[in-house]
Amino acid sequence: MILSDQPEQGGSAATASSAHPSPKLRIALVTYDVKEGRVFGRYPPLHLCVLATNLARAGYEVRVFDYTGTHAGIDEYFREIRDFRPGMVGMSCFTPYVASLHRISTRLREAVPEAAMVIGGYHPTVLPVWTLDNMPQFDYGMQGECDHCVVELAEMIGGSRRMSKG
Ligand code: B12
Repeated sequence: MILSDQPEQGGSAATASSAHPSPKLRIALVTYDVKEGRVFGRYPPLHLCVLATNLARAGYEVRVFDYTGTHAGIDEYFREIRDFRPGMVGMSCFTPYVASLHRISTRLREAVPEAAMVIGGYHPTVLPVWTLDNMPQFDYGMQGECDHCVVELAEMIGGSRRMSKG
């Protein structure tokens, strides 16, 4: 399912059936190292921080797991995410990093099989159908800016909001 703050991009808009946040849903926003094991640079993941701020304001327990800033091995990183027991996992995708994201998110899917996996960012914005067709480990794709619709998606996954086509 493709969702967006801008329904004219081809996404769905959310309509509330009952709007109350589900604070029990824990949300992990996850970066990945494009060299899988080596730190390539330390850019604060501002996109995920924007999303985390709005989700936290809506009452969710949300944590940003930033692999680019640690020297933890991938297994330890996955264990930390699993121990958090997320009901929703969000990852971002730049086009040059599709292959790395695909490999890592496939393994992450196995580590947290019960979580709803969400992909957002530039690649799914440009190629939404390709993204979900080729990366079936993701349950939802988000297009464009998601400052607000990410909260609506969390409400839907948490069961307090029903989605309908806008
Ligand atoms: C600033 C910037 C950088 C900075 C990043 C600084 C930082 N701390 O993050 C620097 C200079 C480091 C950088 C590096 C690169 N960049 Co750059 N960068 C930008 C720029 C100018 C703005 C991005 C930004 O910060 N926007 C503000 C944040 C808040 O918004 P956002 O990232 O769009 O996130 C929103 C949505 O995308 C969405 N979203 C994003 N992720 C997710 C995840 C989920 C789960 C959900 C639900 C939603 C969601 O919701 C967010 C909030 O609304 C854009 C061009 C532009 N004008 O957009 C290029 C741009 C994003 N960069 C691009 C590229 C290619 C790169 C590099 C890969 C270049 C390279 N070859 O090394 C690297 C990648 C570095 C990395 N972190 O992996 C491309 C991406 C194109 C593509 N199709 O992937 C862009 C679009 C430029 C372009 N026109 O080509 N970049």
